[in-house]
Amino acid sequence: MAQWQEVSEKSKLHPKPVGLVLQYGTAGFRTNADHLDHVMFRMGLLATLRSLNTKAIIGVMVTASHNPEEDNGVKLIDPMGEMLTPAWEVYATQLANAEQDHLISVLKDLARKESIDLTNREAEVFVGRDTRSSSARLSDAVLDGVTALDGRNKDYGLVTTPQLHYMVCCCNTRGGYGKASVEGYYSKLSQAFIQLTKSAPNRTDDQKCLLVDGANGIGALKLREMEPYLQGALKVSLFCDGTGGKLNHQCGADFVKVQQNSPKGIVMKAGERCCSFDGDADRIVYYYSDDHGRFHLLDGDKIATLISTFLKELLTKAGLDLKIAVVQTAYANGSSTRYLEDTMKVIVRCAKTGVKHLHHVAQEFDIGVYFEANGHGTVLFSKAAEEKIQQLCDDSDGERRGAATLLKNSVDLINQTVGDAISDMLLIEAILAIKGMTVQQWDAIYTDLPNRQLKVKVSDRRVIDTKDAERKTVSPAGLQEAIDRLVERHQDGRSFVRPSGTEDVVRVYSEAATQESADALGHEVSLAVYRLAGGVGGEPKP
Ligand code: G16
Repeated sequence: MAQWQEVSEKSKLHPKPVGLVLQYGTAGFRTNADHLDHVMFRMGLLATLRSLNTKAIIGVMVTASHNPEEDNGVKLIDPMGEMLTPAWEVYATQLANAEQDHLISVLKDLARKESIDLTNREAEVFVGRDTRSSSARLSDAVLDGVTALDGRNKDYGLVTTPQLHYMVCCCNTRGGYGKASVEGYYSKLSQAFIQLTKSAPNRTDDQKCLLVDGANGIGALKLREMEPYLQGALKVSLFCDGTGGKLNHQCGADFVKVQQNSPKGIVMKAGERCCSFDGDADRIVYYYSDDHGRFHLLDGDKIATLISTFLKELLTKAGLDLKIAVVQTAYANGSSTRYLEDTMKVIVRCAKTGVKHLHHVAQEFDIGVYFEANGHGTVLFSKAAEEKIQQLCDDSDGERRGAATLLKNSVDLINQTVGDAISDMLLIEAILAIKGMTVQQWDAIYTDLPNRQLKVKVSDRRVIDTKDAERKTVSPAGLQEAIDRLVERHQDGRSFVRPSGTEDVVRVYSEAATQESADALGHEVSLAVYRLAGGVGGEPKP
């Protein structure tokens, strides 16, 4: 076929370094940008085949999200705006790692297995990218892959990851989810936010103010673009807006969560609400500094608690019997899980790290609130739940109608395709306004157990295998027993380890009754990982 000839010729312009092997990680491929040109070209090919396979538009986002500026990566978006289905992750890995001479046979094999009609010319792929210096040339490589297989493309250029997810969903639902443009996104979310905050008419200017750390990335750019649409309903002071600092360097959601400290250089007044986005604006964490200058973090667990409390209260007022659940990962603070289960009496589920896993579990409920502790998450409403809410808006009156309308506006504000820092931020701001709550009152809902997150370098992180939603290790031999022994020595101790799917490290999480104890446990477990899982670069220091 002439097509294969074209692919073969073009692939020579995007050669694979011989012997380089990459794994499809937590959110796609991610490594140093210099090693990714061939992967991008091939993901353009893959997305085109996936588009033919699903008869729908597929998205390809060039970003390495929270990773440093010199890395890059790719996230693939399925028809409804969700992440690429796991079955195709296997094809993606095979394609990315095929040596040059085998590329065509791997593609043919994939097309045969999935019964893809290659004479069809209806494939369409949406492409977007973050602000990294390598992203423009890498997104050109994706576009090359799409055209090599005669696919159509639409290049959205600089967009946040959740914006591209939104575009894909809008087009595949023929506008049912909204208008597939950045203006459509800004209008939809802003209108919903303005409607919601009308229920809190007495907000002072101070209460409308929010300090936002844009991680020196795409989120800053897009939030600035969106501001006029908000018509003063939120007053954003943007810092780390990309004009001075480096992407994700000493700022951004990952830095703030892991360091449990504010971004470098930010000046916060006591009690002032602040939040940080990550490098592609799909995560958010909140924080503030108290009267004694002490830093307080409100992470994904606190966000999930705030949102689920709000929704549950509205369901009660509206008299709607819908099943609501919160989905977390092993990183969820023990206090949050206890609060949700024992005080709020909501169903709590634990999934493996990676929003694709949480998303899937959340879909089992009428309303599924899912958040990773790192601030990555959203809320999913089943079709039936949305219909019941709409019906109540139309047919009821008084308090029930009021509650149903707030629920309806929340549905419109939430980006249900994936975690979205901008949409989450607006929802949190609206909830705080409606409930008349300060950030301190939100923080006081429950007290986090002190915790620590560490990284350990090993020669091959794949030696670590886990089970039970990553809460236990099954290999290497002896590691889980060592962790169990260490945990026993600390009051309220809990710890687990897992290989990162975005960085070349093993992650260690620990929590305990005091910060000293959580730190000590984290260090002890790091040493066990280093000794039993092939640590490199010197033993971890306390
Ligand atoms: C990605 C995933 C998240 C995950 C994070 C860290 O986030 O989308 O679900 O929590 O990586 O994953 P790991 O611990 O495997 O490195 P992002 O914001 O970097 O795309």
